[in-house]
Amino acid sequence: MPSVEIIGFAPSTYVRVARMVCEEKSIPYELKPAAPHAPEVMAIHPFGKIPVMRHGDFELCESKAIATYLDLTFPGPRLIPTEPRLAALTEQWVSLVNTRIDGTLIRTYLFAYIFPKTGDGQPDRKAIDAVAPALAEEIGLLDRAVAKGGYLAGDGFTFADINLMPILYYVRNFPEGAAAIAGGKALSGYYDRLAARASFQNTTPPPPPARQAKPT
Ligand SMILES: N[C@@H](CCC(=O)N[C@@H](CS)C(=O)NCC(=O)O)C(=O)O
Repeated sequence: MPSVEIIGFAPSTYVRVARMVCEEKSIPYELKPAAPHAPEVMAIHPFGKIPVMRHGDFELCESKAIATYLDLTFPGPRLIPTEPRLAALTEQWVSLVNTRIDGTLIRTYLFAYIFPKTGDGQPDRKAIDAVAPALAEEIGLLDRAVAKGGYLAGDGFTFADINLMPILYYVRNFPEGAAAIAGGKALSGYYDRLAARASFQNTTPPPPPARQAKPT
């Protein structure tokens, strides 16, 4: 079987999601670094988003579609359950995270720190303060969700958890996000438990720019 190529750069949460699927299922894969809108990305994703995937002559975009393809094509643990309720709950949490929570936690909160529109490169305090209530509310929602069974969908590890963990990884690097996650007992325990998985450890991205700039 030809090897799987995941195309996109390592800091992207969605690229990490696709890589974690490969890791969880022990799928041999190659990470081909590419920025959004690079020609090799545009050739596969109509809007130039990463990740995109190539497997032999099959090309695919969108992280959830890539995960579904890999889960159905390769042996190893099923990450998207087949039992109808668990399958639907997995889909539900992927949708909630991708259509709302990613926007709050990554595109608004994280980006106000690492890609601020302040001109002097300093964190965008106005944007951070404006998004702080939504951040706290959505972290609270996630905390209540994982308090039930220890995972987002039912009481076992699924693709819904893979889809969330790369987001939490970044959020906890900044003060308001770290405080919100630490304040949610269930969510902080969940993070620590899942962060120990090899799939997470093996896909750790380089530090975000704001931290690279700080002397350590
Ligand atoms: N719905 C897409 C979202 C992917 C996405 O937004 N990727 C970001 C990087 S984390 C990106 O390519 N951003 C560039 C852009 O939106 O133009 C998926 O699930 O794959």
